[in-house]
Amino acid sequence: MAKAIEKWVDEVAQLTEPKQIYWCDGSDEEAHRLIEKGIKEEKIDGKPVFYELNQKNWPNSYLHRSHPSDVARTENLTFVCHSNKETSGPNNNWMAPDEAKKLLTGLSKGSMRGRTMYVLPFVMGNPDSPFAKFCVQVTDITYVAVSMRIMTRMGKDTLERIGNRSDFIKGLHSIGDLNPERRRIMHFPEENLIWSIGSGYGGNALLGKKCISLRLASYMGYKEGWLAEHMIIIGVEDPNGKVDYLVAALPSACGKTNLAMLRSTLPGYKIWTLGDDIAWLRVGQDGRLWATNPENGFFGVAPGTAMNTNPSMIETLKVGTFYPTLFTNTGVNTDTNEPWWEGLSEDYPANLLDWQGNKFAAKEGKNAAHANSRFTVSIKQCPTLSREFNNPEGVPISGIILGGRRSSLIPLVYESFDWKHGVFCGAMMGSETTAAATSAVGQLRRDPMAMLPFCGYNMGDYFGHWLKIGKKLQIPPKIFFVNWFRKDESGKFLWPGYGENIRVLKWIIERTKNQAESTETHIGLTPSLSSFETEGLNIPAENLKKVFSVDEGKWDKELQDAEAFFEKFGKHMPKEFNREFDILEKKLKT
Ligand code: OXD
Ligand code: MN
Repeated sequence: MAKAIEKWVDEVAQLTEPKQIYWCDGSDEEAHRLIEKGIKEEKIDGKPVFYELNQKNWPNSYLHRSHPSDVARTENLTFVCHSNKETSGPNNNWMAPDEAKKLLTGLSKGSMRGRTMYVLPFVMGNPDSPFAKFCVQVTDITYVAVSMRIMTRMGKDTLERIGNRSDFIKGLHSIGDLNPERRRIMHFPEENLIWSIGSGYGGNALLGKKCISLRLASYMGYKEGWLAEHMIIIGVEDPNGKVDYLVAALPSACGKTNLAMLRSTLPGYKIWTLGDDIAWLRVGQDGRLWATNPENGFFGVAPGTAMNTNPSMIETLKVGTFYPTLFTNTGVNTDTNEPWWEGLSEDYPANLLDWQGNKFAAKEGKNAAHANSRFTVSIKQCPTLSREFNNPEGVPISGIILGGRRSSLIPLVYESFDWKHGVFCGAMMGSETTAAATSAVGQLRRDPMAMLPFCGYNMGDYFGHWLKIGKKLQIPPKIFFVNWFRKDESGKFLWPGYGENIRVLKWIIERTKNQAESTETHIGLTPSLSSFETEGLNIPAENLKKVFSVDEGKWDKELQDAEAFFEKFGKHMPKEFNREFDILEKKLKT
């Protein structure tokens, strides 16, 4: 009798009508064969899927140019289809599952005609961990097949582990005709199914990432008592060799990858990397919070990544020992055939192609690399990879950092008074939008815990779930807020960021051990200047004062905005928030 996985693949093939079906074994030899095919045979819009880059300076690296209409996540075309609309909540687009499937069936009919369907068995998390999720994605483009091999643990073993089981997570992906009008990314949490058609972009097409490890997993966590979060995981080693672990949530394209690989400017401090995008968090038997990263690679933003901002990432990108490294929508220096993006070097190379392969002439307001151009690279190549990365239990977390991109109002760092207050402030969090999604850039929106585009159920219930987790924690991590992006009146950043962020992390770690002083403000606890490491910090004292300031008189609009956002969730909002809101409002009024 055919296995459940074979039956499903067969069903998908009947609908999408591929020329052939190819089961991937996840081997290196196979990845190179697929890349070769993407260079020589396979075309998108008449253009090759891959181009070989300079193999000497960037070993094992290849360039992919996407369709110009397919460069970022499309939140307006992303749906979470619970049978009950309220379960999806106002934070998600919704369609009744039957209606959604009817629409997708129409869009997918014959969508793989003339193409190969690749079957990708993979696992999110360490396969030996009880928390691992076994998955199968099909796709009709080599770019996605190779990217999935980099980003997940993929291969034959997974197929063996799935065996006759039918409870694997299913991902149906086809690039279709790349027409945005026929593009949909739809989630069916009740069936553990993702159906994505019409886009090859990472967040829309590498289904292990946002679709499975955040949207589906967050709902699983809600039902089972754990959290799937848009967070990095890092170990911070102090000069005595003691490592403390932190998780940090920041919205897309707000420097999570740089923070995950920070090179400290403070002597004796070192960051160990465990993840740059997603954390699964559970309450351990010891009453602490434990974190694991379900992914196996980085899908990071290229512009701004350079030796002076993230040297460890540049090293990671140049290892290339056995995993291919993919660049998507960067420019190309045609003299050397190397990838190039804004920030990689101070000057533009003399002969440069832009992200669409056209000759680039430097012009005000025009970039050679797309603002959301990316690299896809194995985490195993990271020189700062933590020894604990593969630990099936994860690492115990001392502090949770939540942050946003705010040019004003929000101080560089503050600590919440307790778990409940931290969850409330996290729910209020706002951030200015970035090029990681197709909507307008630079607009302030509420983005609670940096999860607005990724929470697979009603966010009111999500806040309640965080509060419940807090009640189960005997030793809850402290919750902190950061903002690296505050500007002065002339629009200049007040804080240098990057390696200097270690100063903020040092204060945070010391606070988790009650070893640093703080100053109480209406919104939380900020560093006392005497407790914040400023030795060797080269910024005007006035900037430091401004970047820590709380501006208590200017919070009116923030509160109104948060209130209007909370109202959308009606009775799903936790009652405990009313009290937190009243306390804060009263404090700010006095
Ligand atoms: C990402 C994102 O790609 O958040 O990680 O958009
Ligand atoms: Mn992300």
